[in-house]
Amino acid sequence: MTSLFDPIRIGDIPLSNRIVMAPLTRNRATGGVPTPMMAEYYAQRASAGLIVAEASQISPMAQGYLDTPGIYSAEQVAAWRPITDAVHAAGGRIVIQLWHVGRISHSSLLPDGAAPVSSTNRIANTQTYTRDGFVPVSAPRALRDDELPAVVADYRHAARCAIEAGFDGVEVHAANTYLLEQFLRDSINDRSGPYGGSIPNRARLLLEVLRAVSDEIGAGRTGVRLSPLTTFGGSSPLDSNPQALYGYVVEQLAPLGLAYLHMIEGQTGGERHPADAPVFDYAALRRAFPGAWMVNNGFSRAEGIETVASGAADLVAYGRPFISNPDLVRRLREDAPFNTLRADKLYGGGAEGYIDYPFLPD
Ligand code: 8OZ
Repeated sequence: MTSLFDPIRIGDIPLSNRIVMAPLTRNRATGGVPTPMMAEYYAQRASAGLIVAEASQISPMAQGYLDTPGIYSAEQVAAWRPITDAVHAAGGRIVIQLWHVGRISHSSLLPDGAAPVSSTNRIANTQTYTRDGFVPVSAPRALRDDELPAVVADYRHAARCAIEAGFDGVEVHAANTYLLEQFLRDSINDRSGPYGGSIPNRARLLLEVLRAVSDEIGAGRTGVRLSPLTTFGGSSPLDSNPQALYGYVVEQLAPLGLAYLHMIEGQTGGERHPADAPVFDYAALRRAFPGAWMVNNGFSRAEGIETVASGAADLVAYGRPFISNPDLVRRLREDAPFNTLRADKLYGGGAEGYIDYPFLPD
């Protein structure tokens, strides 16, 4: 029987165990540039089999919240390098999540006060966090089809930057209401032409991005994250047929040879089996995908162990437990108690509630 604590190789990346630190937005990068404190934060958590570093904008137009890091400029690459070095020195592996927020942004965060861009002109019913606190997102501008090659090129460039910064690979963020999901779902994408309408058209941008990133850095260093049933209180309504949409996506991804697929089950940060969600067959998708299968969303210790032992998944990603427990792998192994999460220190601020959570004593 396979154990959560057993090593695994995902694509080109060997991992010492199957426990993954999920990507977690912490808003501690100043002006989009990672800070030295982030090296300590990630190195503290290097006993994870894999760290997926927080969602990082691939271009200035890809940003949607204050003080999230970027991965597109020489300054950002230089600032990420000590972070990846610190994780590697501590024996860990780290990939970075490539992020374009699309319409989940505010003009005050964008170059020259530009409107956010999306698949649609329709505004999302949600808020973002800016210098002025929480504000409604700005009305987006629908990207023209002839602008999409530049978006794909930005993903490619960011993937190259990630490798230059010393990351072991990248995870393309195609979940949680952001740009790629804004193209995928017929509840948001109201385009006509090659990127709207049919499922193959709505999946086109995601597939172009994954082909470009795989071509740039190798499919064995590329993963993808999906959230078929996440609605965030209706701000990102479900597709009319999630099983068909994500079934097509996985079928098209299968031949690319990606390192892994990261599946958020249920409602991100909420119920893994939401009562109001349509029946969804994750196992059918898993059977269609030849790479490593990573699951996420509120797994307990027992559920993580059982999920890997049964073969239902190869890896389990933990989010909030990794914030408050830098030594989460040891705590899972020893069935030790967890530290209490300080929810008021999640987004922004300094060292408090970031790098000061205690380790188990020796
Ligand atoms: C929490 C706050 C801001 C952004 C996601 C990148 O949900 C995020 C995010 C999470 O994927």
